[in-house]
Parts: sequence; C-alpha cells; structure tokens
Amino acid sequence: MSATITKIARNITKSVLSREQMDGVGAKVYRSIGSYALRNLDPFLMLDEFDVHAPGGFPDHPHRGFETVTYMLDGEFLHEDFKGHKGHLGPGDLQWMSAAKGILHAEIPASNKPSHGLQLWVNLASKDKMSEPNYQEYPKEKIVEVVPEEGVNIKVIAGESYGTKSPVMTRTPTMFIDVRLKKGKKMEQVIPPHYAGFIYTLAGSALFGGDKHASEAHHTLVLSQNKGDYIPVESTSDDCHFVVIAGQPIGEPIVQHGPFVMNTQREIYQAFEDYQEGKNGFEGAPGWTSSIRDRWGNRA
Ligand code: FJH
Ligand code: FE
Repeated sequence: MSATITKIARNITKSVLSREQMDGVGAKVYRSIGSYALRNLDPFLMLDEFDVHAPGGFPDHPHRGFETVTYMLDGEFLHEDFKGHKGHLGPGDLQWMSAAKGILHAEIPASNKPSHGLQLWVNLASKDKMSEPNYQEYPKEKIVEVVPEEGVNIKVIAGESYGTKSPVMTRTPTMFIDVRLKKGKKMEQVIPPHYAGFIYTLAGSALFGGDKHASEAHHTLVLSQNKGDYIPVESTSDDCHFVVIAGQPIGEPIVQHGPFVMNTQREIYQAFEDYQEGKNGFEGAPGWTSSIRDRWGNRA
C-alpha cells in the first residue's frame, strides 16, 4: 500500500489595510503587525513599512528582549549604536539585529531622497532575552535568490524557498521571503504547519491562499493555522511584490513597554532601571548620543 501525501493550503483569515501613522521624529510609517487591529502575531511584535520622501527618522532609542529586522527596498538609512557599531543600509540590504539584553541606537535616512523599507520585530523566548546582542548584516549581493521559473523572483531573507536556504541564523525560528511575480505567474511557499504567519503586500495584486483571496498593496493577510504546509499565490498584475513572514510561536506572556519587550512587569521595571543606570547590557548608555541623531535638525 502506498502512502498518499496530502498537502494542505493555508487560507487568509484576516486582511487589514495599513494606515499611515507617525513614529520617531517626523517619520511616517504604515504599521502592519503591532497596529491596533493586529496587536501581536506570536512570535511577531511589529512590522512597519517606511515610505517617506522627507527626512525624519528614529533618533537615539533603546531596545531589549527582541530582534529588529531592517530590510531596505529603496533609499538609504544610516545606523549607529552605543558600542560604536555603525553603517549604512542601501536598496536590497538587510540588517538582522538581535537586541537581546540591550542595544541603544539611532536609525536615520541618509538623505532626503525617498526611503522605502520594512522593519520587523521578532520576539525572543525568555531564555534568549538577556543574551548578548548580535548583528547579521547582508548587503544586497549576499542575499540568496531563487528563480523557480521566469517571472518568479524570490529572495530568501530567512528560512527556505524552492530548496534555497538563507544563511541568516534566527534565534526564534523564522522565515522571511520576498517575492516578485509577473502577471499570471504562480508560486507556492512551503510553511511548517506549526508556524504562525502573514503576508504583507507591497505592490500589485494577487490571489492568495487556498481560497484565492484577492488583495492589493499595503495589506496584512493573516494566514490560517489549519496545519497547512504551504501558501499558493497567483499574481493578477505585473510587478506584484509581497513578503511572506512566518515563525514558531513562543507561547510566553508578553509585557511590552515601547522598546522593551519582556515576560513580566517586573522585568520591564528592571529594563528601565538598567537603561537609566547603565547596567546588565546597557553599560555606557547614560550620556551616550549618536553622531547621526540631529542630521536633519531632529534633536530628540
Ligand atoms: C522621540 N524619539 C519617539 C521616538 C521613537 C523612536 C519606533 C520605530 C522603525 C523602522 C520602521 C521601518 C523602517 C526601513 C528603515 C525603521 C519603529 C525602519 C517601530 C517604534 C516604537 C525613536 C526615537 C524617538 O524604527 O528602518 O524601514 N520603526 C516602533 N520608534 C522609534 O524608534 C520620540 C523623540
Ligand atoms: Fe530601533
């Protein structure tokens, strides 16, 4: 007797159009996960699409307890942290920053040309929250790509697609796939059945999931948790562009106060104390100021 392998498609259970909101100093973001309508999607805390033509940015601010994934689509961003790590992200570049026990940094557009990018916040399990901070930086040329057929272009930011694996290490098991499709093209992204996930649409239109949900740009499409192991997509326009993001839920309590994300209120008080007194990972934080914070006259 031969075993039949049945694939189960994920469906779209919720679709939310991102609305523009202000954050940082003069920075407009389209907030997806993390907005009122999409509080948390364990293990994800936030996804922002940043698409501005004016200066503005995110001057000196701390993070603890999670990772930030910054993926530039267009334009240039500068970053600088309190330990002297600094650099520049251009179109197609990736920075996977595990803030863990503490990072204090600034993220500012490099010029007043349009900047377009995504920032994802991935939560860390309690065992990883107080780990050493870590950066993984990949310029555009080092991001692995797969073209399963003409008109289907996939960049594997994290995880695997069509047998191509990303070298990015994820403390919380995560996949992050950037897909561009020409009109009428189809693709299927394999997703581990226990992962929670969503699609964020950037441009064009397509039919998503087993139920062929039609969607256009700037929507967050939450994937069903029906033990499905793949998501099918068929584009209905040229230049269809979206990201598929999924990860293993952590299943722990989340207590968030702005840039500190811990498991208990007590740990949040501790984070404030450590940040103010410069200890437990925030050594050197009091009194530090970045050299890029007031690049546009935006002193925080
Ligand atoms: C003052 N200083 C409020 C402040 C808030 C922050 C924040 C930012 C990003 C981000 C999003 C998209 C991107 C590619 C390039 C970064 C974000 C991106 C999310 C919060 C709370 C800083 C200084 C402030 O950082 O890089 O696209 N999103 C959530 N807020 C801040 O970082 C007031 C005086
Ligand atoms: Fe930040």
